[in-house]
Amino acid sequence: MGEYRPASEGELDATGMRVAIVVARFNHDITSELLEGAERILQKQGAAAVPVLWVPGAFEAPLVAKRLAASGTVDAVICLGAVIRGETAHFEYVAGETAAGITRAALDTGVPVIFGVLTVDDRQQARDRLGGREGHKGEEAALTAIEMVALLRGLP
Ligand code: INI
Repeated sequence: MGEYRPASEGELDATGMRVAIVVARFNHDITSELLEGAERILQKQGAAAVPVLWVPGAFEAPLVAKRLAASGTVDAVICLGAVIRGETAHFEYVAGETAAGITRAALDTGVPVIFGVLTVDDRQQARDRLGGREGHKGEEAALTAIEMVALLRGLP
């Protein structure tokens, strides 16, 4: 499996950064742990208070993310969700459209919108990504948000 490699600590100063989180209630047991990980990192790195917006499922995340990103009130938006192949016949639609919508929200607004949505075959694979052998995808989403805000600030 791929390995996430964070930027160096000096590049991850989030002091004053305004990062919002959009999180799906679907598979709440999993998404609440993604949220805890993301909030833990943002707080540790010094981000401003983090607004958390709950949506019914991952599919609804892009619309809310885009509205936030376009509002001028946030530096980045993190989308968190869990789409599990074994539990739905329309996995491809939900996962694919969620990813496409998140990409579009970022490209349309110029604000980083981070894909912290697990797309996995089963619950065990999700658990492996919540601090198990595949790292913690909520924490990684927060680190990615911080890195992207800093990176974009340095670009013309
Ligand atoms: N939403 C998820 O976040 N994860 C899932 O695994 C999932 N499944 O299995 O279907 C899911 N479906 C709901 C979807 O996100 C929308 O809320 C729904 O289709 C209404 O638009």
